[in-house]
Amino acid sequence: MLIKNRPSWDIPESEATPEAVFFNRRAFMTGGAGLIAGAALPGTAAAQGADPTLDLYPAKRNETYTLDRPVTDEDLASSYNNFYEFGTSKDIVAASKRLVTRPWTVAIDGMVEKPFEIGFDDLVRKLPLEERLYRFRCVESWSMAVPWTGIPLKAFVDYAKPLSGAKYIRFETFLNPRMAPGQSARWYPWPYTEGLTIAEATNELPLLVTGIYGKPIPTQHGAPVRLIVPWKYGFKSVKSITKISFVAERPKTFWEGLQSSEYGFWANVNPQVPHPRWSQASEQLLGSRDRRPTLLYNGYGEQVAGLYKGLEGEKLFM
Ligand SMILES: Nc1nc2c(c(=O)[nH]1)N[C@H]1C(S)=C(S)[C@@H](COP(=O)(O)O)O[C@H]1N2
Ligand SMILES: [Mo]
Repeated sequence: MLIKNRPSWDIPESEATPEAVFFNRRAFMTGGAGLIAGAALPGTAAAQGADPTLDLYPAKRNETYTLDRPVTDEDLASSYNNFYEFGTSKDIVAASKRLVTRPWTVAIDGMVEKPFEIGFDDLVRKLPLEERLYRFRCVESWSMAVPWTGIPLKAFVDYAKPLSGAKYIRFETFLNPRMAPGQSARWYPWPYTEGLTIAEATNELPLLVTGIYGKPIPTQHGAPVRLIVPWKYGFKSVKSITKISFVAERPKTFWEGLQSSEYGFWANVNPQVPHPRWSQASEQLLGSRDRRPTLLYNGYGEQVAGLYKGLEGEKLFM
């Protein structure tokens, strides 16, 4: 692979590769290269026409959530992405344009009063949208700070009407290897899934994100709808969601399925609990020389520390 002008904050693959088994990644790079280089198909993002939700942006900002650092440059946040469905490098913008985001249906199932499906364009107009500035911390130890637009997840949970037996929510990304070449790599447990407890999901912070920087969210960030859970490592924030299930048992997540000794269910940010292969004490702000001390719960302890009372025996920080 050609590496052009690697910025100083970009960690060399051999050191980082934290989110995959290095051996498998090598195999993917070799085996998948042809697919990624394949010509754009009809029906790619460019051919999809104007976004039908443009009028909703920019949404009103909720000023409750403030930052202790500058907002990350938009060009940088939108060109340094993690989206394994489109490749294991951070450079997946072009490949992600194959993601066809309309029509887009989200299925709500499991322990709810009545399972249903809803088109994304209906969903986004049914529930309140707001903009929030959040810190975002990847487990690889880079971080950014961006304005997300989204539906508070709590409002969505109320709308879905879960039954009292539902204890967790499971989120699932689309599954379509023809559209997303990375999904042809069979050693990954596709589709990408993530989960939260109902108590976490109904906390004030999580958003079902539909926009970023005052615009509809582009493909590389997980169009048309992804999760953001700002006190947890970035891998919890699942992209391009097509199914949301209310369940009684803790769901097994994509990264747990891949490497459970390194990526757990809870994944709360904690500078004092190292990843098995590197320290989490500090983080590199994207696009800056600045390395900052990492904050417990990514600085959101006031809102979320109470969620973990009585769970001290659990592996809350991996
Ligand atoms: N479906 C899906 N969701 C995903 C990922 C992925 O590979 N596939 N990567 C995760 C990881 S590890 C991170 S750090 C964030 C990156 O989000 P961004 O590219 O919008 O910054 O998305 C998360 N959500
Ligand atoms: Mo990540």
